[in-house]
Amino acid sequence: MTPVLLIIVLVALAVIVVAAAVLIVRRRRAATASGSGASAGDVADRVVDRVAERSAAQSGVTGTSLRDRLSKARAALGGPLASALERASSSEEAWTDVTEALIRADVGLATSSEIVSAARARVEPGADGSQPAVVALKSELRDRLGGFDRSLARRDDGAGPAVWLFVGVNGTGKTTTIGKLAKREADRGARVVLAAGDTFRAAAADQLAMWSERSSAHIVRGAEGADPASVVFDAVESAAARGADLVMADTAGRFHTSQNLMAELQKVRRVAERGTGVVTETLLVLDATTGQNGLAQARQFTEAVDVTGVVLTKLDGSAKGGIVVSVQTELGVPVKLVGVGEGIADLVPFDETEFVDALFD
Ligand SMILES: Nc1nc2c(ncn2[C@@H]2O[C@H](COP(=O)(O)OP(=O)(O)O)[C@@H](O)[C@H]2O)c(=O)[nH]1
Ligand SMILES: [Mg+2]
Repeated sequence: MTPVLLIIVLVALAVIVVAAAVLIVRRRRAATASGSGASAGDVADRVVDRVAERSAAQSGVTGTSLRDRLSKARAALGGPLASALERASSSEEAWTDVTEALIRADVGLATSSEIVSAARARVEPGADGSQPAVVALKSELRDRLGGFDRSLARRDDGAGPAVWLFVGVNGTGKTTTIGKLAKREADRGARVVLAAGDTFRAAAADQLAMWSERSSAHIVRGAEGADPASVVFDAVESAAARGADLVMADTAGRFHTSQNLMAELQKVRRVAERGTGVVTETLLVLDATTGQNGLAQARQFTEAVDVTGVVLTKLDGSAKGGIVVSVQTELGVPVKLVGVGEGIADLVPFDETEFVDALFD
């Protein structure tokens, strides 16, 4: 090859390499440009999501409507009820299916039969279609659930703090409920003191301490294994000293025997009232997913301590919404609050109309 030819070949190669490089760089730039467009879109989406999340969190209860969280109970109870009634409102078989759906949703055998006979009696003879039967069943459920005072009692004498005692077996959601409620009451202007009366494990007090930070409530705790009654007593004293109006007392859900547990709770209650405190609420926390078993446990508590209301937790994860009916019918105690999730805003006041509508609509 002559030197001239070699130079020509080298120059040609160099031109090809430079052209290829320019092409690659251009392609990359174009790709980056369109890529940054997409990621700008992603960022915008994320911002919108976050704003929506934040406004839902700020609106609290609005973001956690009972209906939103009862999808499981609606699918298991409301669905079968409505479809049974749709088939033939007046047929014996349809009403048997309704009874069955109620029992399956933990309403209890006797109560389910009573509800169905009462609902049937509400349907005008000769009424057409499923609508009158659905209306009758909804009204019957609403009436049965209604008629209770669901407010949480405070004191109006100003002579010392009101004490709300939380009782219930382990894992039902006592500590979580106290955390949510402390936030709600603090937001409404109450001065709240938390009593870490579950001294069984140090972790229980740590868990309550975490919630106290989130609600800016003062917490009083004792050492692991300390006397729960004395922790609650100290919390009442501390509340009185700082002019707080409300003490929420956590308790352990287990003891060596259930007899011991009940005796312990009775003692906590007595000691809570030894100073200026008055126990105005004893709230039994019940896990809705435990169904009829939970109800048997609940009876022990209602017999031992004067339970003024039930907090039914984990209704978001339960297909057995019927437990609400059993609790009130069989224990004679109103469901005052419902837990519908693990977040701080996931506690809603119970309302029978909203509940029945949420099951069906
Ligand atoms: N899905 C759901 N989980 C809950 C609810 N309430 C409590 N939990 C969870 O249940 C578990 C036990 O709660 P905890 O408050 O420690 O129960 P405690 O032993 O009675 O104090 C925790 O994992 C909570 O986050 C609720 O309403 N819904
Ligand atoms: Mg606890």
